[in-house]
Amino acid sequence: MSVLRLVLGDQLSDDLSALKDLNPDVDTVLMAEVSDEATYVRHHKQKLALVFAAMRNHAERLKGRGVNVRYIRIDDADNSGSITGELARALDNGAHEAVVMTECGEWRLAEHLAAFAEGAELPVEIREDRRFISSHDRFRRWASGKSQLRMEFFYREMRRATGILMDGDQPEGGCWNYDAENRKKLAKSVTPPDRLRIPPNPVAREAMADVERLFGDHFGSLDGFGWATTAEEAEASLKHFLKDVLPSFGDWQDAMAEGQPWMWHGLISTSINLGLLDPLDVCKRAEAVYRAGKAPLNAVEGFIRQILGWREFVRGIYWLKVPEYRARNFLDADRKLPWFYWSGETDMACVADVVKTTRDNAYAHHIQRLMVTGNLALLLGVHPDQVDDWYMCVYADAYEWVEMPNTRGMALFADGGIVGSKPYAASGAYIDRMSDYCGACRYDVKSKSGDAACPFNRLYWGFLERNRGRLRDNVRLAMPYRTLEKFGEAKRKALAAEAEACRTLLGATPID
Ligand code: FAD
Ligand code: DLZ
Ligand code: SF4
Repeated sequence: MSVLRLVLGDQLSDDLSALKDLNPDVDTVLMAEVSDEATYVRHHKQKLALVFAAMRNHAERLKGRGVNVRYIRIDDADNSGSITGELARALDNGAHEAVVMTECGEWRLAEHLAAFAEGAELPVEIREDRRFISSHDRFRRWASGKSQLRMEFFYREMRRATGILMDGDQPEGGCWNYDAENRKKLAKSVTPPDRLRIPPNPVAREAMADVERLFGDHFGSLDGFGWATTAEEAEASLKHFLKDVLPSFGDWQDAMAEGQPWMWHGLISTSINLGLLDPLDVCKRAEAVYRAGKAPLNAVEGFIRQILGWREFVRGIYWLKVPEYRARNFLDADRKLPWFYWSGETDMACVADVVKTTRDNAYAHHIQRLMVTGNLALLLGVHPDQVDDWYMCVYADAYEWVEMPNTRGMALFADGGIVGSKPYAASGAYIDRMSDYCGACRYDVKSKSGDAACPFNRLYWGFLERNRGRLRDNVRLAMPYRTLEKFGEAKRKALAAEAEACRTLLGATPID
């Protein structure tokens, strides 16, 4: 029986479930670059080049193994523009008797594929994506009956289930989480290590040229492209990280520094999300570095928790709550995203630096995403749709299943507390503590009101006041709300007016 096997752009793994029983003599693998996927959000140019290059390289890899690949390029004359259109075209000649695919990562496309399967005249099998450490089933079982879903407890279950960083049935070193050791501000005498960036291979260079030609008006620059587009390049990147960078990952995990985009981060989310690296393998190899005495426990535990804990947790939440999750707006945020999120033209030194690295590298590290651009959007009350759209557009690792719980949940608290127990709202003092941004900023991080004051300070209390009815009973916000109460009504009104003036000044005006 001849089977048509669909491989999507982020399904570039050798052990993909759709390819499990592939018969190279009769089966065909379909891979298609399509405008629907390239434009459902206006992805950063580096993301488009990354996905196309990685798809093209993977198709060659499969062909090299004797697999028959039907590869449709974005500019092929008869390209229908959609994955389902390409499935229909591939089936047109009646040569195949069944279709097999691996479930798709995003609800949007999964719905189209489910409709295609429903209407198809031949059997269509949609298999589970086994490239995650937890199955949907395991997550649902864990979540079932719980009034609150907390990453920390899910993470412990995953540690027990995989045996990673376990000492019998106890956590290695006696604690599950060493975060308290991972909040150091970068000392002036410490410089982040030189990082291995991958020079674009010929296939990547061609994809970059195609993207510039066809999507030249999308956000971002291609100049700094340095992402792995093959499994071998991803492996080189990972090896470099594990050896030269991981030992200090923990110490500076939350630190930020002007002009230092990479710090001690892994730079591997693009590769894991595409399927070029396997998340469980990455965790095991990080553990092996610790077991060999080459990295401390706080670094290795912190790194593993991001993958075994956060990555699996947000994926679980997404599929548990979608599609309803996509419309959540617990704080009734209703403002426009300020234009400087795109242009970078702002006097806020922290925001300008994060937008610059985002534009130049399609990357910003977690604390920059959460505590600078995310925190500002939260304090300004920007509508979650506009913030989600921005995060989907600007990062090379963006896929809705991971982007949305992080943005709508963790950064904006728009889910009302599913991903996190409280909003990560913070004044300028947090950014000042964790970075060197404030020294060179035109705003004064010590000042709380007036045009010269740090906007994060001007917005912070007004945010709490605006959301008093929704957040006052959150036990984790008891302290700031007690302080707010003590201020008295006149001061609260003044703080609300201060924040409102700042929202207008920064361009976070009501959506028309
Ligand atoms: P490291 O800091 O080295 O972490 C190692 C790995 O852990 C990452 O590669 C990633 O696979 C995983 N990881 C770390 N934090 C998270 C997290 N919170 N959720 C899921 N996985 C995590 N990550 C994406 O992959 N795609 C996104 O679209 C995305 N959008 C985000 C939006 C916001 C508002 C925030 C706050 C975070 C977002 N993240 C997203 C999570 C995180 O910021 C990135 O995974 C990380 O910055 C990638 O860089 P790295 O590989 O250097 O990560
Ligand atoms: C992200 C992306 C892009 C930009 N382009 C394509 C494409 O042309 N063809 C394809 O098969 N996949 C692409 N992808 C990845 C899909 O958007 C991704 O598979 C779904 O969003 C599910 O995560
Ligand atoms: Fe950012 Fe405020 Fe510091 Fe300026 S003063 S860098 S706006 S936190």
